[in-house]
Order: sequence, then C-alpha cells, then structure tokens
Amino acid sequence: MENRELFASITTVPPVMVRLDGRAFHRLAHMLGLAKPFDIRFSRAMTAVCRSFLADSGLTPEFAYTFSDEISLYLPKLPFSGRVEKIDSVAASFGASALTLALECAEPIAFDARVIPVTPEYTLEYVVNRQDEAWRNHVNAYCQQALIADGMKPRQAAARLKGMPSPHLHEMMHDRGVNLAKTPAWQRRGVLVYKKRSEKEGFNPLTKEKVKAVRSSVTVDDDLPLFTSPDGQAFLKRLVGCP
Ligand code: DGT
Ligand code: MG
Ligand code: MG
Repeated sequence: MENRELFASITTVPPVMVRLDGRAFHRLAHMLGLAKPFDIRFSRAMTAVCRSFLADSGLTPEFAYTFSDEISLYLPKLPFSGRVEKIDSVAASFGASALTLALECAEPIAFDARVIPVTPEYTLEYVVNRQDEAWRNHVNAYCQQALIADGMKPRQAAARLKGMPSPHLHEMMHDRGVNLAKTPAWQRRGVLVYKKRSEKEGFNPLTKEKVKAVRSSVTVDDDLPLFTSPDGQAFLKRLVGCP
C-alpha cells in the first residue's frame, strides 16, 4: 500500500519551544464561571499542568512559561527522534488531560500545539515576547471587564479598546481605582515553572566518602521579574545556558 502518512516523517532538531493554547477557552471560561478578568483557580490549574509537564510527561522540558490559556515549553533535548507530529500531539493531549484533572472538569478540553525551532539566544527573545503578550493581555482583560461592568456588550467593549493609546487605558483603570502596575505579578508577568538545581552533600556507604550530588526540584515562580530587566535577563540566561 502507498504510504500516505506524509507528515509523520517531518522532524526537527533541538532546542525547540512547544507552545500550547487552549482551544476555544472563552467557552470553557463561561462554562466554569471563571472569575473575570483573572481567575486564581484557573491560573493554579495551568501551573499544575506545567509542573506535570516537567515531572511526568516524558517530554523533559527544562521550563514552562504560562499566562492566560497558553503554555510555552523549552525542550533542549527531543523525544520521538524529533518527529513534529508526535511532539505536538503528545504535548497537546497530555496538557489537555492534565488540565481536565486539575480543574476536575466534566467536559473534554483541547489544546492546540506548535513546535518552534529556536537557539538559546532566540529563546530569550521568545520568552520576552510572550511576557510582553501577557502584559498586553492583562491590560486588555482589565479594561474589557471594566467596560462590560459599565454596561457595554463584549463586542462594543473590544471595539472601544481597539487602538486606544496605552496612557488612556491606564487612566481608564485608574479612574476605577485600579493601578495596572500594582496588580498581582502572576497576572502581569505570567508564571514560570522550572528545574532548580542545587548541590547536596551525601555519603557513599561503599567508599565511605562524602559525595556531592546535584538535585533538581521543580520550582514555581509566580512573582517574576520583567524579563527585559538586568535581573530578568541574567535569570533567563542561566536557565537557557546562554553565555
Ligand atoms: P482559540 O485559542 O482561538 O481556540 O480561542 P480562545 O477562546 O481560547 O481564545 P484565546 O486563546 O485568544 O483567549 C483565551 C481565552 O481564555 C479568553 O477568552 C479568556 C479566557 N481566559 C484565560 N484566562 C482566564 C481567566 O483567568 N479568567 C477568565 N474569565 N477567562 C480566562
Ligand atoms: Mg485559546
Ligand atoms: Mg490564548
């Protein structure tokens, strides 16, 4: 039989980012009655999914960055001989079932997934870009919610906000008693889940010698620096192994 599994042989080389995005999560948000503009239970569930990716998925990402309904995974090594279809489908389905469990959701959930070939240097740019998007999403979510609370329909609110200069958006929220620079950091800057390495002293009973072992533990940072700041850049460079 002619082999028509044409896309199964498309492969990539490491490192890659894999980005998942919730499929039609506006409907999921409505169904679960998520708090607007931000729901802490939903964010914690997405963080739990990131933890599972690092600890249990077999995809061995080095870190996961999440905001809103998306997750970006950094894979310095590739499973499945780099087969793109397989990486995408396993990442999306693992994410969907992990989130179903974390939210105790009675309806099926889906993510899409895409593979983005990167270099360590490009990874820094990529994560900075996603954090910029998190900030824009945060400003928009607050303003949209404020206009809806004023009685506008979601479409009207979106049209009103389109192209509005940033100082106007801030002023609009300031008038309502919200300082957009002081909202919880996880809403403004996203959440990073990564492997923290530490040296531990152990004892080898065979040689009766003290030995140093590197332990890695999955760590959540929901109070991130701006990735463009000197601290943020230094942190990212360590994480990605950039000089
Ligand atoms: P898509 O990705 O094209 O299949 O469609 P959506 O609906 O997933 O659109 P997207 O990904 O652009 O936007 C994310 C949706 O998730 C958006 O409708 C707002 C919702 N969402 C994310 N986080 C929260 C939250 O904390 N609270 C609420 N109420 N909604 C949230
Ligand atoms: Mg989505
Ligand atoms: Mg999204």
